[in-house]
Amino acid sequence: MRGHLITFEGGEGAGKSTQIKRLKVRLERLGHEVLVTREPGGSPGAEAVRHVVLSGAAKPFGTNMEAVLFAAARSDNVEQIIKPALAKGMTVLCDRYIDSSRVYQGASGGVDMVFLLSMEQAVTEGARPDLTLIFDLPPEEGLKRAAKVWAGDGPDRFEAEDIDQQRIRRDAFLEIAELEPDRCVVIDASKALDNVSKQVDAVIDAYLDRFEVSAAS
Ligand code: T5A
Repeated sequence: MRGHLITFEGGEGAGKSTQIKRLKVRLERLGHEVLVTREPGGSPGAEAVRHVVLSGAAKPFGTNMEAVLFAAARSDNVEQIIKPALAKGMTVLCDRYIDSSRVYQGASGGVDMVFLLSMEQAVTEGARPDLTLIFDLPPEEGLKRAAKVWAGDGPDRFEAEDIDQQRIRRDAFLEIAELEPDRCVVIDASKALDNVSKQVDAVIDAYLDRFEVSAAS
């Protein structure tokens, strides 16, 4: 028995966390056991690494170092949280996962893609995403939204980067969606909250229907 691993990706302030909360409630009403996790973070070890990467403390050591730290955090989250939940048949909703490393460290950070993909393979064995929702919106709008939740802390290490970097990331997420259409679906995150929820629900329902048909055959 293996549950579902559904990942949520996109630029800053795209509305992923908000939609994950809504989806969890809906899936539980439908009888799913749901676990929500996030990256970097999720497990106690990975949460410790989260502080190091998002504060910018690792930035002076270069993007390769940051990529390894994200992979280390992922490895702990996968082993401690994601794999045990999948083994129990749970539906895991993960706020950012492998595509964030491909985009932030690879496409915009310049880390060698072969290096990144080999780390990805090593740490996610048995926990590849079944479905990925890519939240797409203009980065200017995403940063405006993200700024609402910064409170007194200001932007983190990645939110503080210039708009050109954020545009590169948007394009890179869309390219992943194009290259992996069986796994990825693009959500128009620029719409109002309820409209985005409707898009998310439609994608999840279609995925679960497909899964039930293939499980029955
Ligand atoms: N990172 C991460 C890497 O570089 N490599 C990696 O491998 C990984 C895993 C994580 C950072 O780390 C980087 C990427 C990130 O920069 P984080 O704090 O976890 O940092 O950052 P985000 O995931 O970007 O979290 P955000 O909170 O910025 O974005 P969300 O979750 O997409 O947005 P959300 O839901 O919190 O919404 C933001 C605001 O917008 C409003 C909400 O109410 C909220 O105020 N909102 C809307 N407003 C209008 N219309 C809508 N449709 C709205 N939806 C939400």
